[in-house]
Amino acid sequence: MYRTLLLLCLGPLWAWGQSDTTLVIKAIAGMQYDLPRIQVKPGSRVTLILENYDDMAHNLVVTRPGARLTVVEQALKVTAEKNYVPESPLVVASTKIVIPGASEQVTFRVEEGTYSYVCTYPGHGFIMYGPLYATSKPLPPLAKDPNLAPIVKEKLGAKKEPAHAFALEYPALYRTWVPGASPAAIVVSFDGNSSYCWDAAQCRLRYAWTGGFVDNEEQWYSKGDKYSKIVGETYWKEDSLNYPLRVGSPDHIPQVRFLGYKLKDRLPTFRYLIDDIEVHETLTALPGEIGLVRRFAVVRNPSSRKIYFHASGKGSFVPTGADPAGSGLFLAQSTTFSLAVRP
Ligand SMILES: [Cu+2]
Repeated sequence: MYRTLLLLCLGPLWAWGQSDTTLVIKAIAGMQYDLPRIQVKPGSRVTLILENYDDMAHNLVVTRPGARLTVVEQALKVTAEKNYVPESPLVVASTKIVIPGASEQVTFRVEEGTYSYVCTYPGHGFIMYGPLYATSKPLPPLAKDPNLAPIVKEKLGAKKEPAHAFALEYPALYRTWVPGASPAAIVVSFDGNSSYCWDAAQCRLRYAWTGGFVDNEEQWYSKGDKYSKIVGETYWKEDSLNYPLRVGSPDHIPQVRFLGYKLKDRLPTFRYLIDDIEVHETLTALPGEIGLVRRFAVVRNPSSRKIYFHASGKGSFVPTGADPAGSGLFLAQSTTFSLAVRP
């Protein structure tokens, strides 16, 4: 089937006949391309043929040097009809969305520089990418190339493993100092790739990221004045001015008190009070995509007060067990409700 597709694709290519370089790049399982990086001559005309061997749809967008993240962020606002490709001078070339089993090609010209190829399907762009070097100079050894996607670095076994006090088994949890949270931050990684920061002082989720966990090295060797580094890219951040849970009325922000957490299958459930109501919150990874689910269980609500969730902050929410109550608010319909958080 691929052979047929490929021949069909090559038809117009021969007629064109001007590409200096033609490369087949495959989208494969695990949100990745099979080529970790590409090198072409500066000033050359390049044809990339994207073949989708995965069971999800993908595209391939070539971005100007240094522009990958900007394009990925812009793409989050673009519809599927436009193939999740922003109209931007930062985009050099792009395929349509390629469904599983199909292929699509693009031809473009590059000048000297380090471009990127990236899938801008929502959420994929933070991990599914690679550098396209238009240079005649030798490239850094693959194992030391800083521009590779994290997933590729891991696969190569070349990832500079951040120092950990013990061999990490996932899910993993640390209490440490990280940027953008109080000193009572708790960081958790589901799998070493998808991670989040929950702040025990304020009883709230602060942010979530993908592409790694934390690097504690600097923090350990400092005098307590350095943060652990977030490894990867933040895809979701909470609006720090708006505490999300509301009690009794949509704008009553409750007093919070952290009661501790318990681990089940290595994953924490955070227990805390919002006014006099005891809430347990458990976060799990969204399977097969970037994002997480926040599950709330109201275990004690002595005066049976209404509980609202204010879904503010960067990202999108899909609630379960809660009904929209206007301007970003959801009203809990029972003692359990959940919200899926996506980029
Ligand atoms: Cu993709």
